[in-house]
Amino acid sequence: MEFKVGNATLQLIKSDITDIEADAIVNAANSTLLGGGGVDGAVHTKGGPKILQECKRIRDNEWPDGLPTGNAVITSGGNLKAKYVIHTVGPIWRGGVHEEAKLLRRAYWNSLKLAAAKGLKSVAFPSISTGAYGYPTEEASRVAVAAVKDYLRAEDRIERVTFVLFSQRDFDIYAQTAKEQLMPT
Ligand code: AR6
Repeated sequence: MEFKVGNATLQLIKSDITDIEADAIVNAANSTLLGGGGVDGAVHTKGGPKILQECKRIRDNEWPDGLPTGNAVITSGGNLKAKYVIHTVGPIWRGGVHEEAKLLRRAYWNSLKLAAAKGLKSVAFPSISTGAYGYPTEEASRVAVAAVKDYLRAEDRIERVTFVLFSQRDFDIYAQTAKEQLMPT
């Protein structure tokens, strides 16, 4: 499923993000940057040890206390098809009254900003925060689609953004949200 946003394309697919060929895929990391389960586990397992080495270097040099929620950093793609991995930290859901939406938006925004600064044209996102971090998928999809839409309207260096949804249920939720936010009424 595809939508035009400014000059860019916003695409939704049901797939495994570690199989995606894009300039960058985004990892739903945690602030340690040292791996975990879900997307993070798959990225490091399939991407190989080079990504973890680069993450450790970033920790040592730039973020000794960990990457704050909403920030993003970039490493190579290791053995993945994607050239780069952008690691961002989404918020842990705590009922929705602890700035979760603002922090989730920031995670998408900063990932796209970093990709654009690197001259990358295509970026693929998983559904950040909706696994281990417990963010309800419907609410998260509204924040995610709005953040990407606003970013692509604000600047035109990124040509393609793909949401890679892991389950049919997640795909259907994101598709409904994208229709609501992006189709002319
Ligand atoms: N490709 C695409 N989507 C996936 C994949 C995959 N290979 N694997 C899982 N998902 P999560 P979070 C979906 O838990 O909620 C880690 O331990 C999954 O079904 O990966 O941001 C980190 O180290 C869900 O819809 O990320 C952190 O500690 C979505 O991706 C913590 O989890 C996000 O699930 C981050 O939690």
